[in-house]
Amino acid sequence: MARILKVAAAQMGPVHLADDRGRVVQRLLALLREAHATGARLVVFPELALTTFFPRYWMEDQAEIDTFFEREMPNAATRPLFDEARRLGIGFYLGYAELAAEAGRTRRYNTAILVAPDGRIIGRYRKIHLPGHAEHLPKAPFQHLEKRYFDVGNEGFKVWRAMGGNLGMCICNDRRWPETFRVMGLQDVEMVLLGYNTPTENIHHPEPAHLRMFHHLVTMQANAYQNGTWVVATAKAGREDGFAMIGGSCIIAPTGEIAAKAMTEEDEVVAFACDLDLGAYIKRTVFNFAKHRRIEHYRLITERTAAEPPGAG
Ligand code: CDV
Repeated sequence: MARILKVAAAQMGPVHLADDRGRVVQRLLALLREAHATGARLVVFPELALTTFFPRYWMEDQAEIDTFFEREMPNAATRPLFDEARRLGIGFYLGYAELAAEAGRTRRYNTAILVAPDGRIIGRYRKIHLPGHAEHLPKAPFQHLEKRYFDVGNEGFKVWRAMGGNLGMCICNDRRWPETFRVMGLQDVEMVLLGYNTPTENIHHPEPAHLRMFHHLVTMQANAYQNGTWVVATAKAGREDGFAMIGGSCIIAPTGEIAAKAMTEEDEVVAFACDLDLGAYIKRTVFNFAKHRRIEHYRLITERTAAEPPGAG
């Protein structure tokens, strides 16, 4: 029998600094219900879904920074989302800023959780590839301070057996790195869930705007195919207090084809009934890892971080 998992990417339009958690959760609830009405059993919400994309702002007061973080999950603000998902029997991925106490120290992660249809948190991913910078760039049009506000995730790229398939998670910038997908591919991932906030403007280098969407799609389409996996990618999009972010939430098939894609930069649900067995022929043939991978030639990938040119002569 075909293993069909109908999944929805629940794109959000802008969340402004003035929008409180209660208001955001009301929008998440509306998206959740809309996704459920399409027959979806799993919904993917964006990265840092509960707040504006605060790494664009330079802040020095730790108490102010911590207002963007959640100390527990669920909490009073997000409990209605968990309750409604359980009532509807629908699972979800949710990105948020996590404040954690670990070995007597406070840690801050850019986190996503996987919540089962019965309301249990069954998976957690803490973002590993943190883009941007840690120092203030006063001349830049806005900041990208993930390296200042977050610790590097310490739980690796995992895959969970859930909802009848092998589900993996990553967050935003992770999607640009083949290592993210290959580590999950080596755990036989069948669907990668990810949320993102991608500013339309590249503050580090002037780029034509269309390249932002092109690079977003080309990396995920290639990685989907090279690992024979579905990818469900959900944006927080539009202009947050005037700062533009791309839309383009989409569901990508293991063939690398785009199965469904958002049309707007607003709150929008796109859904697709994914055959979790579609990637099997790719894993059996061209990307049969057991047969074709040559790990004896891949050592540099884990031994060297930065590129070094070959020695002269
Ligand atoms: N939130 C992100 O990780 N955004 C990055 C931007 C900085 C390029 C991204 O890869 O989309």
